[in-house]
Amino acid sequence: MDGQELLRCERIAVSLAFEAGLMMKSASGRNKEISEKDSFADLVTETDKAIEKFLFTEFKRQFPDFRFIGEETSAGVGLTVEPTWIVDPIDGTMNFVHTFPYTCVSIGLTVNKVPVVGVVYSPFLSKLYTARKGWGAYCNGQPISVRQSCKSLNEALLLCEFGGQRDEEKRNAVFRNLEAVGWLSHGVRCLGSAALNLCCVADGSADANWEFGLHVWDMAAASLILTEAGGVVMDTKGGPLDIMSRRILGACNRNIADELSRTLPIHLELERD
Ligand code: LIP
Repeated sequence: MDGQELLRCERIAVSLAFEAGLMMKSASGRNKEISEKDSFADLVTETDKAIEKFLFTEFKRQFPDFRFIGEETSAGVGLTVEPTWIVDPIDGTMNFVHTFPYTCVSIGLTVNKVPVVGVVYSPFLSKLYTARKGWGAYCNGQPISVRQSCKSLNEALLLCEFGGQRDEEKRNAVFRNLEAVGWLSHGVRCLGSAALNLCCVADGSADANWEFGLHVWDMAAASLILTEAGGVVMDTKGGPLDIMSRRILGACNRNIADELSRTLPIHLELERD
C-alpha cells in the first residue's frame, strides 16, 4: 500500500472516528441496554453495537475488498494478510457506562498482519491520536513522542488493568504483578482503556503499561501509535508483539520494557484471539 493510499485510509478512519465520537457523546449516560459478556466486569451497551454497525457499513462501502474485525461481531475471526480494519467501537465500555471520560473509539488497519494505520479518538477528552506506518504519531495534529529520558522503573509512572476476566488465576496475576512492579515505581494507574493507556505512553504522560486478557481490537491501532512515537511494544516476556496473543507490554524505551518484563512475576498464557 503506497503513501497516498495510507493517507486516504487514515483520513477516512479519522472522519468515521469523529462520527462515532458524536454517537458516544449523544448516548453518554443514557444507555438502556447494558449486558454482561464474560463477567459482571465485562459489559456491552447498545451504543457499542450501534457504533460497530455504523463503522462496518461505512468501511464496507468505502473499502469493499478489505476485511473487517470488530469487538462485538467478530470474536474468533482470525487475522489474515489481507487489508483488515480492526475496530473497537468503545474501548473502555465500563467507563462509558459510568460516564468516566477515559474512553475512546479505536480503529486500526493491518496489511500482512502488521498495523499500518492507527486512529484512537476520545470524544470526552477531546484527544485524537493518529499514526501511519513510517510517518510518525500525532495527537490533535501535533507530533508526539515518548519520554525517552525515563531510565528505570524507579522513575516511571505505569498503567495496567484488572480487566474483565474475574477468576482466581487472573486475580493472582493482577495483584502479584501490581505488588512486584507497583512498589518499585512512581505509581500505577488503572484507568480502564488499553488503547488510551498505550497512547498515554506514546505522548509521554506515562512511561509503560502492561495487560493480560485484552484483544486484537484493543491494541491494533494504539500499538502502531506507540511505536511511531518512538516507543516499544512487545510480548510481556520480551519477544516480538503478537497482536493475537491477548497480552502486551508497551514502554517509552527498551530498557524500561526489559526491566518491567523481568520484574513481572506472572505472565498469563491465554487462549489466542
Ligand atoms: C477494555 C480494555 C481494558 C480491559 C477491559 C476491556 P473494552 O476493552 O480496554 O484494557 O482491561 O477488560 O477489555 O471491552 O472496553 O472494549
